[in-house]
Amino acid sequence: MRIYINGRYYDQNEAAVSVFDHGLLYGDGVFEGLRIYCGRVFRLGAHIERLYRSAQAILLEIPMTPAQMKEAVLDAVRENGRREGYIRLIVTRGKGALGIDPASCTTPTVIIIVGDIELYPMEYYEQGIGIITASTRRIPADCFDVRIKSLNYLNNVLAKLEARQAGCLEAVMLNREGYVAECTGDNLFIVRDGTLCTPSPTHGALEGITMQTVMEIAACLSIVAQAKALTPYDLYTADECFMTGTGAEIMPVLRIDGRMIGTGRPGAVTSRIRDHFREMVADPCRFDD
Ligand code: PXG
Repeated sequence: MRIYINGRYYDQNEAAVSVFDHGLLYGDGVFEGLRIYCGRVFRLGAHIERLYRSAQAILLEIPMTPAQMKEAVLDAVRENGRREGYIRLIVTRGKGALGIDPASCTTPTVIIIVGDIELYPMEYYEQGIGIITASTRRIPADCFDVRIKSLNYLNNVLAKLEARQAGCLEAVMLNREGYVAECTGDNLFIVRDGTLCTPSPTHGALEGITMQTVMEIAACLSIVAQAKALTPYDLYTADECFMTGTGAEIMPVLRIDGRMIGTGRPGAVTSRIRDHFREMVADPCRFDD
């Protein structure tokens, strides 16, 4: 595995950043997770745009243009000779003094890791997964805007630990008002009477690229889709429920807090969307990069 750090490649064992990097000291930085399918990067343009918006929001000036960043990502994929895989793109505030003030950080650290993604086993896509509602609430947008994909994931990590302790792989996070926001690393959708509903950033959801892809697929399949405030009751009584994310793709959710969702089998709408998504990623002409 060859890892890109600030324009140079390092072997896996040699790739390292300073202990004075503010990405490590304060979680001061932003990141993206992307997928390679059939030798092409899925929705590269959308990921790069989100990265630059996150950086802009935290006043982090990335020392290369979005076009150069795109090229760097593609180059890292070529360097690693990957046709399938996962890319972690990280930009930190860089090396600085021991103090929160980013003023001492002169050069951001840009890291590109091209590796494997730990996919959920196939049987989960057929049987669906069970999730719980975490007691850890999503950080309110007036404290920290959820659209910033920052290196501060402890809020989500705490909810993920709750999921693990309950024997689940994911957890639903509610916002301060008690509405559903999203899962710890995935967006959440329900289907009710044939209509797709998902919480918006106003409710605490990240603007997921897979979520946006699902919205496009829904339009293509003439399925009505809307951003909507959802409560746990809406989840428990939904006809279908699924999660979306770069890693998970489209994962049916069949149990929430012990309640069976719908028939207890992946639903028709979920399956149609998942099939369409799988066709899309098998055909690089439709990648929109
Ligand atoms: N919500 C949150 C909080 C996320 O971090 C998503 C939704 C889904 O977004 P995309 O754009 O991927 O459809 C994410 C995705 C990983 C990993 O290792 C992925 C995420 C975060 C942390 C780890 O796959 N993000």
